Amino acid sequence: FDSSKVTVIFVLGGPGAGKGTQCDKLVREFDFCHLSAGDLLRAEQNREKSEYGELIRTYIKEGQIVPMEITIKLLENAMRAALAEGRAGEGWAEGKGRFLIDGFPRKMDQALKFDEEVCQSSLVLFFTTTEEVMLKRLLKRGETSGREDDNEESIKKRFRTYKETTMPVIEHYNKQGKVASIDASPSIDEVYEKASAVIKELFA
Ligand code: UP5
Ligand code: MG
Repeated sequence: FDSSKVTVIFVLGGPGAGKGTQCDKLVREFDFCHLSAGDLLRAEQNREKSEYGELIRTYIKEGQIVPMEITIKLLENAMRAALAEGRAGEGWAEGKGRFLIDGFPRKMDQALKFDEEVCQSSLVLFFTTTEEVMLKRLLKRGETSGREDDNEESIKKRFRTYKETTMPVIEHYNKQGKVASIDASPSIDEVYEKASAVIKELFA
């Protein structure tokens, strides 16, 4: 696809900060296609003929970042499909598209490769809160989510990867002046008020 016609917003923040929740709300108000890298990886893991199923399962359980080639390919395919099927927001018929890419990039190699080979993001929405808040949310969700990484042991590993591997990515985009930080500690609606204001401003 023509990357110059595509608008990409990266949505980052620690595990359980509320990225998915806020993206779900944003796509209801704004014309975006929401793609979660984690959801795409989980779908690939469960696809019967996938050659990566076991590998993905191990990485996710250990809170490690799956080799970037796999994730970038899944994202590119999903973007292409959304554009072809008219699920990429306003202007898709002219080959334009708007994407909220949730939980990606979370390692410097992914960030550089996506910027160079897929497209440049316009903005990074960064949801930030304490580990205490995130742990509480994830353990609660773990009661019903069925996610193999929603247990205390995996969560601790995810926090560690987030601090060591993903924070440098946020720093990298911060230096480019692309990061909008939002305190993700208050209620879902209060956080959404701030998030939607940022998006409105971007398209104003
Ligand atoms: N909740 C949300 N907001 C709330 C609020 N304001 N107040 C009270 N409760 C709130 O929310 C989590 C829970 O909190 C929910 O129950 C929600 O109702 C509640 P959610 O919106 O799901 O948070 P989110 O930030 O999306 O948390 P998630 O667990 O999805 O974050 P992760 O970043 O850990 O998970 P992801 O799916 O992105 O990645 C999983 C794994 O995939 C990674 O650990 C990694 O192994 C792998 N991965 C890669 O290898 N490469 C990638 O590029 C991406 C992922
Ligand atoms: Mg999520």
